[in-house]
Amino acid sequence: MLMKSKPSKVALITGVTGQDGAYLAELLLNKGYEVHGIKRRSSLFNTDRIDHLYQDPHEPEVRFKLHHGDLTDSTSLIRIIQQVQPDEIYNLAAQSHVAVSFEEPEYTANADGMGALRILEAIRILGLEKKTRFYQASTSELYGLVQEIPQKETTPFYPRSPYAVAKLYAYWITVNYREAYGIYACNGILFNHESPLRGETFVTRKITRALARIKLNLQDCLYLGNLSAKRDWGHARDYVEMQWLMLQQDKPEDFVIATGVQYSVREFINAAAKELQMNIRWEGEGVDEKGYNDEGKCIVAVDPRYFRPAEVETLLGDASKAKNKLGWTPRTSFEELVAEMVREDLKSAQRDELVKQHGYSVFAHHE
Ligand code: NDP
Ligand code: GDR
Repeated sequence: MLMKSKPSKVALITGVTGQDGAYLAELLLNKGYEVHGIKRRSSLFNTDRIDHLYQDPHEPEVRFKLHHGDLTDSTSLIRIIQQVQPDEIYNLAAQSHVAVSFEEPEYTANADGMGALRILEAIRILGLEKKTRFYQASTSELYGLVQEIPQKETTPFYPRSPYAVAKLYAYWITVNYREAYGIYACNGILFNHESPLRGETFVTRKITRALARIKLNLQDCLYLGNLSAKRDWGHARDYVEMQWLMLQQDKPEDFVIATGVQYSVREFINAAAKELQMNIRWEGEGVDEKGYNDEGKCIVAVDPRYFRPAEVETLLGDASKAKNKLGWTPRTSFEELVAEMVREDLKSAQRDELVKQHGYSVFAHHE
């Protein structure tokens, strides 16, 4: 239920059309905020994840408003921030795909690194240093080639991709503007978090979507890269609550958010298959590793195309600081996360199956 009284606060979310943006916008609206989001111009609609939050701008008391802007365009950012006068800015926008950052390193640096600087400068230019609080979406990818297990706020960084190097700049410019100008600015160093809203080319969603389609004979095989990589996977819905809490403290600080448990990509596949009552028998090693179903059909195979020029093999977070100071405990277990993702992807595969049965083509994107 959206409140109709005077908004308690005004928030601006960059990346509102993304996974976290959608969950955070909903959370803040439910808290009575007026929420503004920045979306990019796109040739196709890109608001699927937030369409349920849409409010007709012709209605009185609209609490959710979208603005066209881009992290690579200072003028749009300054104009929007001037107009909105936000109490809180959540900088979630990014070219967030690690593998793609090797293909588009300059753009990734511009959006993910310089983008944070542009917002912080806009806060200064507009004289909002005392009013506007700033959240930077930092990442466990900063730890890259890990220097300590598990990783916490004091663990040294060793980024392993253009994405992570860009995020390193954003991390430090956030710390620097906090120290130099007294801006309430903090970094959430969030470990991987997933959901049914996760982009289809990240490994978890790629797995749940493909296995659901394989189950319904809409797809033959799932091709993946490094099956041995280990990640600390949580649920995005839980993590956005911590983004909000970080901006509600007496003083700005940086926090690791993680579950403290890690699984390999292979283990994620097994968990998703179990949810679908599918068995996977593994054979081979490295690039020759394959997963077979009960009928002996190969349904998972390694394609070196998905290997990264430099890989992050293992990540495991220690969120003790967030636990002590923010009261953080993950609400969703790994099994619940996998089950929810599988359930939603099975529903959309069933819709595609119906479409196919009625003689229409179903196109699957494989990436
Ligand atoms: P998504 O990829 O789902 O969403 C990214 C958002 O940024 C989308 O709304 C996208 O728009 C927008 N965007 C991309 N480039 C630009 C640009 N140049 N200008 C304006 N908007 C842009 O990411 P998540 O929601 O998963 O992650 C949110 C943030 O948290 C990102 O910064 C990510 O790097 C970081 N992060 C994510 C983690 C995770 O596990 N999910 C973990 C740690 C950090 P469009 O919809 O048009 O593509
Ligand atoms: P990550 O997430 O790189 O951790 O970044 P992703 O799901 O892309 O990869 C996780 C691990 O799985 C391995 N992998 C594959 N990955 C993809 N995408 N596709 C494959 O086919 C595949 N096969 C194996 C990867 O090599 C990797 O080791 C995510 C993003 O959300 C970042 O924005 C965020 O900062 C970090 O999580 C924390």
